[in-house]
Amino acid sequence: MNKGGTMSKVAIVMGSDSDLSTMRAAGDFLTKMGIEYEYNIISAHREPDIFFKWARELRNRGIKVVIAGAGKAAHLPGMCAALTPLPVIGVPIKTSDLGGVDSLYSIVQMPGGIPVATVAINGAKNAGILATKMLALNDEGLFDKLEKFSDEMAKEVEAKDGKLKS
Ligand code: RP5
Repeated sequence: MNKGGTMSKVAIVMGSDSDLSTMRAAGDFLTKMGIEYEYNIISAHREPDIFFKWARELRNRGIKVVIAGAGKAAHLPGMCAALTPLPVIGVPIKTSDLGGVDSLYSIVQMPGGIPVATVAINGAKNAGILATKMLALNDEGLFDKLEKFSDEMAKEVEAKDGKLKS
């Protein structure tokens, strides 16, 4: 259940409140698409028991897709993928010491059998788009919305090109 009291289809989880400003781009896109979601701040390292319980319950709660963001030694997305059969999209968070390459490598280099669909460093918006595409497989209306979004994006680029020439 999310803040608005409706059932969430997407769980957006992150290891720290310091990730929230980056992860909001995922939620903002889901809002644009009319998809119910929730934010969760749960650390796989700092509160492993709570994290395990939360991840194990995802499917029974009706969640369909997980977006998991983490920085540094970013085990959260991979552990989500280990604990639930739901698809997990990983967002590597940019870090002050190693620029987020640490997060990227931690998330993308999953061993065979436990995939995490990893987007770019701080790529939370793309994670929201990817989650929408997954949900659209059972909801044609979402494909229509995604096509409208792509058309708008193309028009924006075209308008910028037009300005250069005028
Ligand atoms: C990870 O460690 C979090 O995902 C965050 O990106 C990073 C730093 O966390 P804080 O020290 O800011 O809480 O667990």
